[in-house]
Amino acid sequence: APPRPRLLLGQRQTPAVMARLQKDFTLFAIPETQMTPTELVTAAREFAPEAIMVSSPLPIRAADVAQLPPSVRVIATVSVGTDHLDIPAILGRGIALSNTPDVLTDCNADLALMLILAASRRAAEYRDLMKQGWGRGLAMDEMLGVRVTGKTLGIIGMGRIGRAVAQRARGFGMKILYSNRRRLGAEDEHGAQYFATPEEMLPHCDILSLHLPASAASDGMINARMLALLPRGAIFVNAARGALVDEQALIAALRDGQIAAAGLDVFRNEPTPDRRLLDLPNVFATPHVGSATMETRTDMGMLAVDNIEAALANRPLPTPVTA
Ligand code: 8YV
Repeated sequence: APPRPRLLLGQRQTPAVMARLQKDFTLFAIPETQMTPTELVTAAREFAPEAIMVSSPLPIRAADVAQLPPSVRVIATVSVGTDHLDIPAILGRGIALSNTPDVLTDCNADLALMLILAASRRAAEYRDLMKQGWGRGLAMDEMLGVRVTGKTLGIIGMGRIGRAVAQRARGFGMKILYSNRRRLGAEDEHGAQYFATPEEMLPHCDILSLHLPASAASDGMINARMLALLPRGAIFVNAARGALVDEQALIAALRDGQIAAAGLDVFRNEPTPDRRLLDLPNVFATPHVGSATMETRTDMGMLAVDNIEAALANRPLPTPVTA
């Protein structure tokens, strides 16, 4: 039998993915959780793998790429987002690169709806109260949430995930607005109203949800000026990337009631987000788990391995990342 290709794993994967990897590849040490960038580069230099499998947010920057041994032919990220990778540096070294679009769309959209509902209906505060044993009857006007039915949801970034969020939100009776680099065709809009810029859309949004990638252009786009454009008491949801948000401005808006509540799955500083954000009673927070179901994480891992096998066999990649 030909020698099994050497694969360096940055994070442990689901059991089904691990079983496939252990059968078809020679693995370096299997990380308990997630390697640091330094550990990844050190392991790569020691082990000289043909393939590297990572997930966001484990970064591979230009300086890391420069240190990789020449054995590396493919890097597969188990994520749709690629902001943790220096794409020109990787491709510039002739290393093939893939991500995992599509397979996580539904679960990420489900999580966005969970955040919308949890923020609107004060899930964090109710959970805290129940953990304390509840204890006394609530007045009819006490701890009230916001009705989502009939409300207007604004989506920034109407790609695969944004469209899946719109589809679900329509089922909850919400009206959909969106801003995107380009307008969708009528068959994909399903009646959603297009705005050429977020600035024009924000004054009309009861709920705002972000579904665009992090990039130099989108960094901090949700700042004090943008939050002030929302109607007072709006709900804000982010299951995309923390870097899209100026968190100081968001904290201020949540404190003074400009934003009534936020549902946040992503943060600037993961895995140690700004405590002032987490401590706010009107923040419902989750630890970057948009794709975190057994089914989806297995689909993502399998797609990453499909890409690695294709690259090592000199076949076209199923889901390549290109420049
Ligand atoms: C993470 C994600 O990769 O796909 C993405 O871009 O952010 C997620 O799916 C996953 O949660 C591992 O951190």
